[in-house]
Amino acid sequence: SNITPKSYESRMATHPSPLARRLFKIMVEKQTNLCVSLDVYSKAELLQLVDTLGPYVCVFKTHVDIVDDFSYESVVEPLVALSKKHNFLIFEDRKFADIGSTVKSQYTSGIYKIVRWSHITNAHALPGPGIIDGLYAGAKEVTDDERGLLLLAEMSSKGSLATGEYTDKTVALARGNTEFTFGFIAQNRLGEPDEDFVIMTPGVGLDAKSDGLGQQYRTVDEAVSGGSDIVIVGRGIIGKGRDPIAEAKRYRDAGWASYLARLK
Ligand code: 5FU
Repeated sequence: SNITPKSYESRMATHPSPLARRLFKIMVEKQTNLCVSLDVYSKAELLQLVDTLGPYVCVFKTHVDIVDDFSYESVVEPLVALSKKHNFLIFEDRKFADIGSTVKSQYTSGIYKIVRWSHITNAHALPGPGIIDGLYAGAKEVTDDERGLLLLAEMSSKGSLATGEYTDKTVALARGNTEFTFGFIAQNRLGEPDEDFVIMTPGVGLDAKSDGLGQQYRTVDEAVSGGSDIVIVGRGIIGKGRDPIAEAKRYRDAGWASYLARLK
């Protein structure tokens, strides 16, 4: 396969996306390629997990639309403050999937106003290039801060339709704007050897193999040795009965060890 041997440090200097350069800098400084996925219903639990696990992650991934007691002031504002305290990026896993004009509104408006606070978001390639143009226009209009987009090139779930030609065409779409579209949600390294797409990989777990609803888990080492740059872990760290700090350390250590092994 097509695995980049380059270090995060060297990619930090050369990546076409300012947001990706900022992300690599955090990864190098904190020595972590772990993203924790915070799929919780209460804002108190969300913010408490962010404050305790902050030291171990480069990114927290959110689904803010599942928080029952969400308000902008009581969730987003403290989350942004914690991102400065612990030096991590925020990734709202919104999975946009509409025409450019609509996703621009969904990105900038409503109660979530995602573009204002989420450094990273993602989109399906299904609608074609207008989805990237719409999100990019929204980012430019609202903020001077760096923003980045990941396209969903592959999914972790059983029977996913995002394979083969769909995946290849998604990679081709990303090439249209690599300053903004800095990488993929994917299970494997994608792109040519001379390209640098950041690969963020969900469906990672060291204990379970599946969740009964189509999720499929691979180990940290399977993901990173296959070209993943950042592993995304949810229930493996914050699931029922787990010790989140102990698990975060375990996944961070495993992710960094696999990354160092890949460099050799
Ligand atoms: F794009 C994807 C994908 O292909 N698989 C996923 O699991 C996104 N996800 C998200 O990662 C999903 O929405 C959850 O938020 C998270 C995985 O959580 P888990 O608890 O580690 O299974």
